[in-house]
Amino acid sequence: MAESNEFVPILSLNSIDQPTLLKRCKTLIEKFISLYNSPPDFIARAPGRVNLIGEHIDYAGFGVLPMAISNDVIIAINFSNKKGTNVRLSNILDEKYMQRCWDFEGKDKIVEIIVEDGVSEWSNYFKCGYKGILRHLGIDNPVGMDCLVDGIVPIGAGLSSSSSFVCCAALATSLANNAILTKKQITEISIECERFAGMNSGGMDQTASIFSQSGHALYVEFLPTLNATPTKLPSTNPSITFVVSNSLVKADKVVTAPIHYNLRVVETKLAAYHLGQLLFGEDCKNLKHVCDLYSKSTKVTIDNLEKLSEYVNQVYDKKQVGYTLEELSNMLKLSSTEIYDRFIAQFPVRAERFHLYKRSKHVFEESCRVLKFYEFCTSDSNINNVEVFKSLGNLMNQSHQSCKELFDCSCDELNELVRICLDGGAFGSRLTGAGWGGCTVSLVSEDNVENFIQHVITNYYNLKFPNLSKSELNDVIFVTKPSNGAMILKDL
Ligand code: NG1
Ligand code: MG
Repeated sequence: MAESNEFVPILSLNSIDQPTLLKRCKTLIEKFISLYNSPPDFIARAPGRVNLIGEHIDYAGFGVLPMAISNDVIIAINFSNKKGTNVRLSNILDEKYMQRCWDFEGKDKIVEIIVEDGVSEWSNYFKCGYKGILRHLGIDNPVGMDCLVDGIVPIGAGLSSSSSFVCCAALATSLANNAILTKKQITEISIECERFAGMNSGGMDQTASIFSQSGHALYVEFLPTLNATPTKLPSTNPSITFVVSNSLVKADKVVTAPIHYNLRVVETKLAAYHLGQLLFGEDCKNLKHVCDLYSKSTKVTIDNLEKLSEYVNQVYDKKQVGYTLEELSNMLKLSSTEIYDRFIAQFPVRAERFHLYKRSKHVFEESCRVLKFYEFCTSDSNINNVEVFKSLGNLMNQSHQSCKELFDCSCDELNELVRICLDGGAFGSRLTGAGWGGCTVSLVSEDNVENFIQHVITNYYNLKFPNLSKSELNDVIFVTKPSNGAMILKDL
């Protein structure tokens, strides 16, 4: 279990033993100096993540199992040479991401939500972290900052490019303003403030970015309070390897949030409220998460989750095509306005019908799979290698199936890629992250990795994207090792 008073490590740049990161930092420093005519004071770094299992259940309050990847966001910052509160934010890809500048506009403006329906602006994620920290610390005279960003987490790929940027900005802003916050504080602030950008997101990505430890997956629980437990994967011979492959369908989740992500959050909350009413009567008014169904009665266990999943079958008609607001109003004994105000109004959402059966079924079954996966990692059962591969692989396959059939968050290309990955010898393969595009993660035996990657290149990339160069292919399909979480680099 992670200590709640742990801090993000502050390391000397030359002490890090990741040659690629070191090289990128040195280039970043050079570019910083030529852009701003003075050296940065420090570099903040936060990685992306791949989620092994537990999709779309973090915002329902259930545990998930991601791990940090080595792709990250690094931001070089200078504040010591600055006068006033002006922020200049540049990106090393300056043609694509143009420089943005702003002045601190006063304390009351900090809470302003950045969300603009249908627009995605690269600096918003930085502003989320920046504003989140200033708001949390009640700062009314922040330091000015010059910032230069280098991000190598693929965008819109389900590898958490957004959260790594938000976490990195939060970390940088807090340090520049002389506030050393714990990992838990930075994480909780980042979770809350990423929502300024328009998605009613859960907390998996930020927790993975801040808390991950090299060589470990991270078991993240949200209730009763945020808790991150570094978790070793079962040791097998040949060892378990995870391969990420990008479908190259880009999902702009902020833009589609009203009909995808935010809608799913609403649907799962509506189902929780409904099931809560049926199980506990009127006193479920304060139920905030699906997971709160448990705090009312019993613990989250595999057994109890299976019972709830059964109960969902009794309550809802499987063929139901979703409920209209009017139908929900009858079911929940709330007026349409009450439903709107309580569940829908907070974030942009557009829907004619709300699916309660499919979403709640997914949430209970997926949560159950996470517990089973975690049990495999933590118990020292003597089952043989092949059994471990098969069991974990099956859970991942079921997870994908459920994302596809019940949660409707897959797409044709992802389904095809998963099929090709399984044909190539993966024991399990599934979409990772929010879905609707982005990456798959596959469980592969180490001795089959090369063949596996070649199989996917031949059957997916060569057919669909024949012009990809060798180095581009290395960026779209790669082995990922559990990497370390966020850090601050000093003594540049
Ligand atoms: P990505 O893949 O980064 O869009 C999103 C949410 C997570 C989680 C997953 C689905 C954000 C910042 N992250 O991840 O909290 O709900 O989807 O499991 O929105
Ligand atoms: Mg994201």
